[in-house]
Amino acid sequence: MAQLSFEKKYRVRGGTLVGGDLFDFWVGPFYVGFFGVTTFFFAALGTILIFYGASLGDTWNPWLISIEPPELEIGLGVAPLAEGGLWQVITICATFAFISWALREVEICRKLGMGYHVPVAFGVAILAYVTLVIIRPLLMGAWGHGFPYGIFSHLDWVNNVGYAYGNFHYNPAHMVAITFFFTTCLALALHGSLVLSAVNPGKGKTIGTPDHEDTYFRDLIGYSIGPLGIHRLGLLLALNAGLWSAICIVISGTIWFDQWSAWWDWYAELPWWADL
Ligand code: UQ2
Repeated sequence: MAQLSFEKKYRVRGGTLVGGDLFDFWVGPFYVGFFGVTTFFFAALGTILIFYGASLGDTWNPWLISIEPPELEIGLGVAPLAEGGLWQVITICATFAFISWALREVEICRKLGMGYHVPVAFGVAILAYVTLVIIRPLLMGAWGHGFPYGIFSHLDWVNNVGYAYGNFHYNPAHMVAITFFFTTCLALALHGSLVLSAVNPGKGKTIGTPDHEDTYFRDLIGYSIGPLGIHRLGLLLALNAGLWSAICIVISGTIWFDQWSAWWDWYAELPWWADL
């Protein structure tokens, strides 16, 4: 169905979680809904506060602007605005904006009678962010463990936290996360190239079908995961990349305090060669 007539047919009232018909309308191509209003509110407020925080700092160099979390001494308390309080309010705004966006996705799913895969997937990305700036700081007892909102400053944070545990690449959950990121790239490269090769056979030739795609991989490696299966695999890989990223940081400083390389001592301590 042509896009414009499809949208006319499906742009009907209903499916909202909150607010009934009150915000059940579109602005141009964008569905609004209650959560469109809250997304806009929190995103706008958070952005204004970032600019306000930048104005209190000593640079407008976009690379160097940074909104710092409170000092560790503040613990889990509320900081003065200029001393980490802005970071706290901006964190609340960001979290509420992301969750509002996910719930607006849910309302669109409900309107169209679709599954909730997109908001669930976005939820994993939200979880990774919330783990960094809320869950881990809570578990460690200070908002100062969150990362600063700045381009170079957050890179420095990653660097410093990484070396606080020796070399973060020895963190086994970090290894798993990286493996999922790489495998996600492999799967998307295979999928993108396979689909494009089937639908772009060259001028004047008829396009290939899913049967062409299946047969290509059966010829190559004796197995095709299938045109639906590749999307299930892709989603599984991508969600695990985010999930293991959250796991690798939340266990650092909460249940593991040592150098990550020392975690591997269990291997040298295996009983069958421990006292060789
Ligand atoms: C496939 C298929 C697709 C694909 C791809 C495959 C027709 C259009 C890429 C091949 C994928 C396989 C064999 C899985 C690879 C495993 C990992 C862990 C990367 O069979 O069906 O649909 O896009």
